[in-house]
Amino acid sequence: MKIADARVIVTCPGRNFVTLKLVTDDGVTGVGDATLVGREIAVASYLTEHVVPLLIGREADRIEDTWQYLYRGAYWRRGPVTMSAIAAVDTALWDIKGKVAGLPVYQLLGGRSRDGVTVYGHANAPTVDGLLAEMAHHLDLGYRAIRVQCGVPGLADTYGVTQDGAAHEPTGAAVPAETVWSSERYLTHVPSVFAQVRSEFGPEVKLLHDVHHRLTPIEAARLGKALEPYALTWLEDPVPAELQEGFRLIRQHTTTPLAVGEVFNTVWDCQQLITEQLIDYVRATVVHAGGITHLRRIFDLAHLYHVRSGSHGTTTLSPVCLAAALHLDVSIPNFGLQEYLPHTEATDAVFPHSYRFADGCLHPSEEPGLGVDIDEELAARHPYRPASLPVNRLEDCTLHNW
Ligand code: GCO
Ligand code: MG
Repeated sequence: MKIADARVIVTCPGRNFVTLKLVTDDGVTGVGDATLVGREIAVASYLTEHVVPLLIGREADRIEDTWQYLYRGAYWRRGPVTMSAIAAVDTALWDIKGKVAGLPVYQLLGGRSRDGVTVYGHANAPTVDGLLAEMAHHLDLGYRAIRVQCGVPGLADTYGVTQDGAAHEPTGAAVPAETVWSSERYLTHVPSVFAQVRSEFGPEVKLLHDVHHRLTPIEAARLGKALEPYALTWLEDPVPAELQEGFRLIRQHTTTPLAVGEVFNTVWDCQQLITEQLIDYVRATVVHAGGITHLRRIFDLAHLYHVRSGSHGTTTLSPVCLAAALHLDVSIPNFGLQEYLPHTEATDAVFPHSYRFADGCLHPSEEPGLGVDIDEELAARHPYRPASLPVNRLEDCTLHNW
């Protein structure tokens, strides 16, 4: 069974997605997500120019060998563009292997370790009153884990907060929008938000918060300490993670659990964080971390060090990525949580899938393979539109992290 065709499909049913579709010489198809938000065309052309010509004629059942061929063969290792391209090939090959075997991919990964995949949704609002209403709404929908983001007095807007409570995933203009940030204002406000949320909703609901890389280690330590009475499930990306040893300082000061890694591409980005037990959850996901093959390697290392999975799962990733993530989530021993924001109807129409949400959990497809596809005709009706993520400045105009 050889790979006979490989198509790179870029579509924008509201936001941009890049998908690789492989077809074998006996007509079996497989799909992989290659979406790198804000840099979509870089991955699309990496695939089209450098990868597709190498795939035609290769054995479709050699997943590991193909992974190593693309990783070592490029000479230039790692990085989000390379790893997203490799991920797309890897995911599509797992899809094909499942279809050929007549089994959902989670069965090929060892079968179920749990009944369903517990997910967390996003509650957000500019004011605390609005946030409490959003919390109640998410609990009504069945979520048992909720990420809490609230506006900060004195800041016009902030990461994770929309005016109408909609999930915050900016599609962005071609030229990045600019926002203004103050860590001082933020640090003063956030603990009082969690105090009100806990007193309103009690101890049972799992609460999470995303700092989105904006603090220094000592500021993050202070925030973690201040949030301890509210028993967060995790505090996410308190600082940028290039300096892995910087997490030692945060760890020395707080027992608030830490989740890091939606921007990680390989195990080397989190090796120290994991082996020194500096984090509690690793947020890497299928599309940006080299596909099912490499992400499973990251989770296996994490398992040895009591670190659990908490895969990134916003609508910036396509339903193909989410479908693949669910097969891993349901099978690994050290699953923690899966992020989940429902895609729009237009996106769901382009990517028909059979995973489903019930009682705060997502359930992977029982169909052979991943249980997700791309409607290429419909995809062609939504052409690519350039869009960037925002940038962020301090009040004195210094460029900061968004
Ligand atoms: C999250 C993330 C997202 C990213 C976005 C850009 O935890 O959900 O931080 O909001 O910013 O997906 O890729
Ligand atoms: Mg995040």
